[in-house]
Amino acid sequence: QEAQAVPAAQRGSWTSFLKSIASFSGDLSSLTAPPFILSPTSLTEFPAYWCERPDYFAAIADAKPGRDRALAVLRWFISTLKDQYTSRNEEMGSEKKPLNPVLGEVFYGTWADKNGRGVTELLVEQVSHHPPITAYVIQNKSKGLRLTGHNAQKTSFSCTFSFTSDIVNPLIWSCLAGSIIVKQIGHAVLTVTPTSGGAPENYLITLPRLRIDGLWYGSPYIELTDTSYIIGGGHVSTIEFKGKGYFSGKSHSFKSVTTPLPGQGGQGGPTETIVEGTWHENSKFSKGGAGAFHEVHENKEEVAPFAYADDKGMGEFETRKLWNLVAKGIREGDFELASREKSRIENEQRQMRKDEQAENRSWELRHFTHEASDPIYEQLGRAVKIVPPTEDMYVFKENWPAVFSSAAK
Ligand code: CLR
Repeated sequence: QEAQAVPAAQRGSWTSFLKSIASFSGDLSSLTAPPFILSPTSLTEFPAYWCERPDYFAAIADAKPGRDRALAVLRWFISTLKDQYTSRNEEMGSEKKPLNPVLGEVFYGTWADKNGRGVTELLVEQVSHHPPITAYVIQNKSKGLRLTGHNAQKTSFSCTFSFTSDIVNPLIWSCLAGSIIVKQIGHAVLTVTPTSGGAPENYLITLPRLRIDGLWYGSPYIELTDTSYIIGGGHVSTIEFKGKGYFSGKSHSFKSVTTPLPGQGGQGGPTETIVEGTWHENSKFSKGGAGAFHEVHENKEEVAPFAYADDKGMGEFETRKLWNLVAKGIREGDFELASREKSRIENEQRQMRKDEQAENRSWELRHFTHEASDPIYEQLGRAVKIVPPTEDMYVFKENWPAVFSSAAK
């Protein structure tokens, strides 16, 4: 039962790390993890996962309003999950602990115009450090598409396995083979504005729960659980996530049911559309349609970040500039460099907070304003009696920096 993926020299610190998460719940980002599990990427880069299939995103605008569009939104949503939740395993061998963004950290990037689908642009800002909260906007102006949202996480530890071989602290030891449960806090709203004029349409998207397994062996990976909703365009899609052995015996399974909202969008079509499959591979219709529904194709397109070296006025808070040496240290196995640089960044942050306090001012967000409740969430969420009934939101100030070509205009 050795943790094979853990380098021999780091086994002790991996076990202590597991003990600390087993006896802890809340904000995992604050825990110190052994070097082998560190990722050189900050969480501010994660919102880019929403659009690594820009063709599926653009297709939403081309779909007919009503059921067709609700299914196009669902298809795009499902097609983002592989990148969101399995790409670190593919690229780095397992899930890793991302860099914990500092307050005010930004990430700007773009997906080029291809096949006439228009430019898609991404703007991310870390709007809170403690707890970590990331806000973002993704926009394809020529298609009239905009996704805005924010996310935070609440983590807890679940004991799935029990053995009491350790006499000193059986409770803690018996939990080491457990899973981390990550409840995602926050939501996203997709707005489709018809380019021909007409009222914009909103889709509320809620986020699944994560279970991080494989901890004991030092090779964590994510399984999705629970339910996500997509509500809008007169329809509700209820997406249920299950692991191995529920729907199909396969991991990463899901089943989605799309129904028209009472009094809206009925239009003589099928009343219920059911789609089943695996979100990282493909799915097909099992009701209300026939054949393939989605397929995760090979040509994923990573966002092209605006290079900080080009001096585009992003300053010290551009994520890759800020974390440059920490990331270098992690990539090259120079953990002394990584931890020295990380401490430097953290100390600078602490000093900034102290100075603010001393001068009786607070940090001002660059691109967002915080609102206590989100009327779109409340209104659309009512259709599924959403819990909680309201959530806060970050409203984009519409201040696209000059580097953005189309969105700013
Ligand atoms: C962030 C929002 C993205 C989807 C996403 C994917 C992976 C999640 C990440 C979110 C939040 C932070 C996360 C990460 C996986 C592991 C990491 C939960 C939800 C935690 C903090 C690190 C755990 C440490 C072990 C891997 C050792 O849209």
